[in-house]
Amino acid sequence: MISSAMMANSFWMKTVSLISIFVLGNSITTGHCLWVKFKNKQYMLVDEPMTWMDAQSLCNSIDGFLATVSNEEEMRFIKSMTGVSTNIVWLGATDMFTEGRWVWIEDLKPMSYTTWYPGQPNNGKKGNCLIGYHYNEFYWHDTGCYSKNRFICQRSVKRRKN
Ligand SMILES: [Ca+2]
Repeated sequence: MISSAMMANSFWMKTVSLISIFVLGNSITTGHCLWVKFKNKQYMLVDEPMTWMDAQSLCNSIDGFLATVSNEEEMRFIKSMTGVSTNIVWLGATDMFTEGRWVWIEDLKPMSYTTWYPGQPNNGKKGNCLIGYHYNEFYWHDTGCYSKNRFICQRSVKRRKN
């Protein structure tokens, strides 16, 4: 049974989490140099560990989404944005809708290019969100969506002037 104190606690946790997303989203939106252009896309490393869902909400609030990796070139570029303190980053793929069917959150299409570490994904229903490891050739692993990691947002350049 869930007590009212627990419900209130969860309500405040959620509220605080949404406020921090809003504040961080605002400070990111006002920073002009944070988006890095590559081809016809822009990427941003957010140096603030969050759950996968909160990370996706934040990317969404600034007109983007957690990054899609469509080919080796994009993988190498995103890897180059990461490093010592950002060894592990969330990427925008999940199999939370259908176990074992990994899709990019950008368009819910299945992955064509993949760079899974040998034996990955291996966490079944406990691992529904995608991480890349800088110090491991940016190989991919599945992990629990509620762990907190830094992440890469992506947005399209096409309709932007800045
Ligand atoms: Ca899974």
